[in-house]
Amino acid sequence: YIVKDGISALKYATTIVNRIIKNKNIKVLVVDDSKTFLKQANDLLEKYKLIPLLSTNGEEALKILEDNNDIKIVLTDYLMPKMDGIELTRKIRSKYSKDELSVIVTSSDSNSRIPSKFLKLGANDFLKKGFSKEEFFVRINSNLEILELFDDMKNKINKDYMTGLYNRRYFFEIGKTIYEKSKKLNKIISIAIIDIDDFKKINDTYGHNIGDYAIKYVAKILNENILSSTLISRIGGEEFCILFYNREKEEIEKLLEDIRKKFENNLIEVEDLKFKYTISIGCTFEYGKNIDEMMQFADKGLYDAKNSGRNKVRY
Ligand code: GH3
Ligand code: MG
Ligand code: MG
Ligand code: MG
Repeated sequence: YIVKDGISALKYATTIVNRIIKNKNIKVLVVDDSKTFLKQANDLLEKYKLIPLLSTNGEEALKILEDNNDIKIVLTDYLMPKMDGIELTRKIRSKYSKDELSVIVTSSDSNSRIPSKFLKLGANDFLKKGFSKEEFFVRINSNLEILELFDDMKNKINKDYMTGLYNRRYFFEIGKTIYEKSKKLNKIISIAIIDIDDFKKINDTYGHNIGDYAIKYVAKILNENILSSTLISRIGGEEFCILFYNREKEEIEKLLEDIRKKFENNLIEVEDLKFKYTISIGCTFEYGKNIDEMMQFADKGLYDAKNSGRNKVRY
């Protein structure tokens, strides 16, 4: 790379190093009927520590996309036999949005209408073949940066700042999607609501910071004990909700009981303070009901748990 001064060189190197450190497993799918081009792209991507996946046609490319849910960029040729870049871009956009997967089109065709045609179809970028190594890298880099910005933004919108768990809005939004999927695929879903017992006392006795710590500690225990693919959310102050998908009743019962016991038995140590608190859980297995209905059933369970002395799991 030719840079004109030390500062540019440093900036450039920092960008590359940051990318390498931050994103170890970024996959880029290259689709081109020219083996020579595939080889060139492969070598360039490897140089930047990105993971190249290669395909010579659109149909195969779609299959690869289905099998790998962590591809960030598709770099596709325009003219290819069987399925050309236009059709591929169209098919990709019917399934993946612009903010989750970047499509960069490459072509040596000098028809000036081609780039706009692709951009209208939902391609993110266009790269005229014969590009320099630097242009290649800069384009890949800027597309990755935009995807990262989207990710950051989505995290800010969907997650609870204090615990890092999904927030209430996201829980109900995604909950609906999961419910629809469960109906379509004939899978069961269950909901559990978790509420800290006598939380006001914790705040009153030890102060708001320790109260916050107690909330964060619940998030930690839930994250540690529940599969990462399960939707866990902080739906209110000291109230959490779990949406189980396709999990057996017995398995969930055991899990919730284990989690309840963890609080009953754990002495929490923070700074010079040692304290203990318990949680109550309401859960429902009313299969076939929608999310709002299930929430009501789980809430009844929670109400029972509170009324029968707290530190209980009720259904
Ligand atoms: P119960 O066993 O019936 O659930 O009793 P509780 O004291 O936990 O009752 P309640 O659910 O009404 O108490 C919730 C309290 O949580 C009230 C509110 O001041 C406090 N709270 C809500 N959000 C936060 C927060 O982010 N941090 C802290 N420290 N307190 C919070
Ligand atoms: Mg071609
Ligand atoms: Mg409470
Ligand atoms: Mg509460």
